Amino acid sequence: MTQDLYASLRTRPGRSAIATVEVRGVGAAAFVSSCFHSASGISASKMIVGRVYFGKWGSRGSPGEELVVARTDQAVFEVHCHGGNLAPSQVLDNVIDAGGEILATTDWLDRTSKHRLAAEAEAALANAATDTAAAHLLAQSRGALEQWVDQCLSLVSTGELAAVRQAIDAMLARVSQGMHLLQPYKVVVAGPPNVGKSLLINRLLGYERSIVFDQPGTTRDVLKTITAWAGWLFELTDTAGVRPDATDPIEQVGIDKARDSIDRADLVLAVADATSLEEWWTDWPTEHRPRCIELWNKCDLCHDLPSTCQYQVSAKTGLGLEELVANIVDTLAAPDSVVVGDPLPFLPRHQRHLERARQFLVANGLVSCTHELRLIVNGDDCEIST
Ligand SMILES: Nc1nc2c(ncn2[C@@H]2O[C@H](COP(=O)(O)OP(=O)(O)O)[C@@H](O)[C@H]2O)c(=O)[nH]1
Ligand SMILES: [Mg+2]
Repeated sequence: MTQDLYASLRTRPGRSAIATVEVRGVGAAAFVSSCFHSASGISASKMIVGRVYFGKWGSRGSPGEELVVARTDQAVFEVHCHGGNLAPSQVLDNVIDAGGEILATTDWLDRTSKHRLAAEAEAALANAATDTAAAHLLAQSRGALEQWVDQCLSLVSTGELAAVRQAIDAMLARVSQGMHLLQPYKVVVAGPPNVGKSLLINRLLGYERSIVFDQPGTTRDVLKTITAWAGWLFELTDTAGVRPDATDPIEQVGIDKARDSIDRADLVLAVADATSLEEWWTDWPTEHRPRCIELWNKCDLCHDLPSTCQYQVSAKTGLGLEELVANIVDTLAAPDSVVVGDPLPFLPRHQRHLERARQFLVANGLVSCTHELRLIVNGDDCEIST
């Protein structure tokens, strides 16, 4: 193998506008020089760190593909080429021809990241589905959560334990937002047959995902679709209408699945028909009552509803739906309570270490508390320091 040359595809494989291959190692500058011919004529070894260069990529006299190379560190180059498989494969093949090594994402992160938290943030960043999630995860990959851990550790070392507890409590309050950078909030639309659940979902999504029909029992399975509002992900679930007189066994299975989805929902949109005013949700035993927004649908058909019917919408005309989306976003994601740059725990293991750190702190186990805080950054390989 050529002296220390390795590369990895840093964007997801498959169709995309651009793809990025990162090339690293002592041999990286010589390798990039041999394949990349910048329009300005500058060779890779003379490129300035932080600058971007346009040119052609081709080896052994081939005319080459137009692309952009950025030098991000002395021995680190990013090759930004056309998306898809062909262009990045060409670059990776050239690395192999030059005696270099191609690493899969996990091996790449193991080798190049400062510590486990940085590797996790980078991996999560590559999977971010919205700009907001990407911005928050980028902040974590640049050290937001790591710096927060450092601050807590120094507070522990100076004995400011009340401040540590306050900081951990504040961080635990953000766990839900952090976890939902990668996972959608689960919103389940529930209610009796024919109240307009499927039409409501279609209106909220902006296209016809569910079949809408004026016969009870049309939606038999649970149908899930992921959408993004205000930069956060939501999984909308359409359910079979729950009715006690369902005799068809297939419909009954749908009803059981609906109940199951409701139990696991972060938020239920409980839909009732404004033309019949049946408050079916009053049958929900209070101990099993999920977090829910009660909606009166079909308000285009009726006027002067009692003021107790707070949430009046029409899936047909769109009345009240913009406010409904804003309410769902506020209720679940509380987007105003975090700003980009804030530390956010984004994996279950971060939450576990935070909870344990808090327990140890309360029990005055400061060594173990420190250990748990360090584990957030370093993962399980960290030694307990006394
Ligand atoms: N006028 C009116 N009709 C609606 C509204 N929402 C749904 N519908 C109608 O009610 C019927 C049942 O709708 P659907 O979405 O299939 O109900 P689901 O069984 O609860 O999923 C269909 O004929 C819809 O067109 C609404 O807001 N206004
Ligand atoms: Mg339906």
